[in-house]
Amino acid sequence: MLSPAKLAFICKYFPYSICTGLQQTRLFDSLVKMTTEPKMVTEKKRILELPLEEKRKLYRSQDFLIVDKVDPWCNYVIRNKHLATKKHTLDDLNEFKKITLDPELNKKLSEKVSIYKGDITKLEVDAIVNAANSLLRAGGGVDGAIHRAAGPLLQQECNTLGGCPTGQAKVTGGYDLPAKYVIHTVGPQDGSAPALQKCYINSLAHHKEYNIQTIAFPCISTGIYGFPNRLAAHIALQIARQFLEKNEKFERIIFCTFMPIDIDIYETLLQMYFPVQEWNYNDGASATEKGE
Ligand code: AR6
Repeated sequence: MLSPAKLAFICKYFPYSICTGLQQTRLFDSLVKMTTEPKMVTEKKRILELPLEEKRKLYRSQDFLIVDKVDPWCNYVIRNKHLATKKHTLDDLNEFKKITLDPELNKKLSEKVSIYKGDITKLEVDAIVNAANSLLRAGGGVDGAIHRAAGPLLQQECNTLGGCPTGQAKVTGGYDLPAKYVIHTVGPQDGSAPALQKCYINSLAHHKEYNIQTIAFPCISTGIYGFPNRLAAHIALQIARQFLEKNEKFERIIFCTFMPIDIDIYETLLQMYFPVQEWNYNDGASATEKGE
């Protein structure tokens, strides 16, 4: 596309009548784009191209967190001795057995996941995932928080996407958020495990196209949509483990826990799916039926 300055120059010094057919078409296309391209499109491109220091000036809150400041799971385990008291249940064990882990990768992968307690909008990652609704209209919960922190252009871009069916995921810019992109996924409202699996799979599937190496997930569907927290965490961790085993260069998946119940669940289950040391799963399960 011609820049506005070039276009102004052409219009002034290069009468339209003497343009070749191709030039006329290009000139016309550029004029149409300039008059119809919404501010959101130009703003999205501009923000994505800004140097990091400039982009940081846009953040609505300056208490953002860079990935290097979020402990990888292997360090979190060392810092939090109380984790040893958290035991998985027999139900956890049965759910865990649904996937096969490559134990050779345990150590490496424990450096690539994190648990983060707090507001997902503070994370300066390549992408944060939004637990959206199928109309992609700003709602409550994490969706509301993300829209407030990103600013009104996020809703404008969402309006161009034609909604999003349950289990699918669509990408927008992050606008005033520390995250470059927002991946909007729509969790199930009926407790469907396969639909929730798809949310995680389809969100991660965008990583190649958008060059996403760091991503943060909220606990999709477990708030207003009422999905059981523990099963939701198993699903998130199963998909994450399988994804990281296949994508060894991916840098970090952050599980953003907001409610105390999710902190407890993730601290327990991460020990199963991303073990830092060798341990006997059956020991934990036999210690307690309820994980208490
Ligand atoms: N950062 C991280 N997690 C958060 C935040 C935050 N700022 N705020 C809430 N959570 P929910 P859903 C947690 O209800 O169940 C919206 O109206 C929250 O504690 O946000 O998928 C949409 O428009 C919970 O653990 O998402 C949809 O209509 C988790 O995020 C509907 O809610 C998900 O809770 C989607 O419901």
